[in-house]
Amino acid sequence: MSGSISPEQMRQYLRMYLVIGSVNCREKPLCVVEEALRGGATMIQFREKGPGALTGEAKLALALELQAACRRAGVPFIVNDDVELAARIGADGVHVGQDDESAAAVRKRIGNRILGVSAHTVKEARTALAHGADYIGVGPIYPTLSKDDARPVQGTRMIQEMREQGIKLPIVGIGGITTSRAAEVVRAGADGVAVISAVTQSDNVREAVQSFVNQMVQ
Ligand code: 3NM
Repeated sequence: MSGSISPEQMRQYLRMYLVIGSVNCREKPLCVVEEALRGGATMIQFREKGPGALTGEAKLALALELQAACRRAGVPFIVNDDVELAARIGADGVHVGQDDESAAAVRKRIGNRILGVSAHTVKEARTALAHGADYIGVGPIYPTLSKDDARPVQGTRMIQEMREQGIKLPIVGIGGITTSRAAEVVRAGADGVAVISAVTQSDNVREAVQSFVNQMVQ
């Protein structure tokens, strides 16, 4: 039911997963993405959401620009929520939340491309698997300022519980993850970390990403 990507490959892509939109950036998003790729980011998610987010042609243009940078680096480019946009530009995948279009419907629309689903409980994780998810995002692990409608903070407990309950899907932790907290998230059972502000708000994006990557080496 899942796409054609192997779980092993998926786990590698999840190691340092940068989530980014124009509202998260202190400088040009393209510069931030290019620096993050130089630092070793393993996957990029375009999440153009929140007050002041681009729409229409401007959103499309930015998506194309960031996608081109990812292609040059050989790193998958995932679109958050907007399946239409993902299909139009031929993105490598889509990430959907529980409140977005149903994962099963998205899987049908995107064929073998990567499908990520946010899951907050063991039940949601099992449903995501049944609907063809290639990975799940679990969060918020720590308090976050980057998502207005974030659920209550869960710590690393939910990731641990999912693993204890036999969830084998690749998992990425998200929400308030900093370099000093990344190792704890992986110890709990995550394959990697998804990060916005600890990278986009950093004075040195490349070094911030490198430092996450170094945390992932075990
Ligand atoms: N999703 P930061 S938390 C996009 O809990 C997103 O599903 C979350 O940003 C979830 O690294 C979050 O700045 C924001 O905390 C992550």
